[in-house]
Amino acid sequence: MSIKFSRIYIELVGISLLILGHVGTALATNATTVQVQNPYSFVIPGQPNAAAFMQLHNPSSQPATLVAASSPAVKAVELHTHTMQNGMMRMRRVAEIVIPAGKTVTLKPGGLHIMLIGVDPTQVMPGKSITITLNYKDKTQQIIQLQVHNRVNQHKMPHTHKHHHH
Ligand SMILES: [Cu+2]
Repeated sequence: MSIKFSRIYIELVGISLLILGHVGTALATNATTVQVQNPYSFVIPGQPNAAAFMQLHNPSSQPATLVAASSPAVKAVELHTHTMQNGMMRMRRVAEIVIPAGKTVTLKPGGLHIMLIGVDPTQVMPGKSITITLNYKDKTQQIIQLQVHNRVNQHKMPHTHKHHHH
C-alpha cells in the first residue's frame, strides 16, 4: 500500500513540476545554487543552429561550473564563446563556464553562449519556449524554460505581433 502511495505521489510531483516549468523561467533540481535569469534564444528562419543566452548568478561561497547542457528540442548542445581571430569574430567550443562565488556570468551575443545544434523547427520557433537541462560539475542539474524570440523583434515588446509572409 505505501509503495503504491509513494509512486502516485512521485507522479503527482512530476506533473506539478511540468506545469510549473511552463509558467516559471527557471526550475532547480538537485539543489544547485545557481540562479538563471532571463533565459532566451533567437531563431533565424532556415538556420539549423541557434544560440541561447541568460544570466547565471552564483549566490554561494563556492564557484559553480557549468559543464554540459541538453534539450529535447535540439540534436546537440555545446558551450561556446566568441573570440577574435584575424579581425573576425569566431565561435569556439569551451569545456566549461565557471561562475565565481557571489558573481553573475552573462551569456550574451558576441560572448559566451549555449549553442543549440540541429534545432527542431517545430519546437524552436518565436513565441515558444524550450526546455534545457544545465549540468554542473558538482553533479547538480537545473531545468530551465527558455523563451524563443524572433531576432528582428529582440528589442520590442514580447507581446508584439508581427505579420508573417508565407
Ligand atoms: Cu556558438
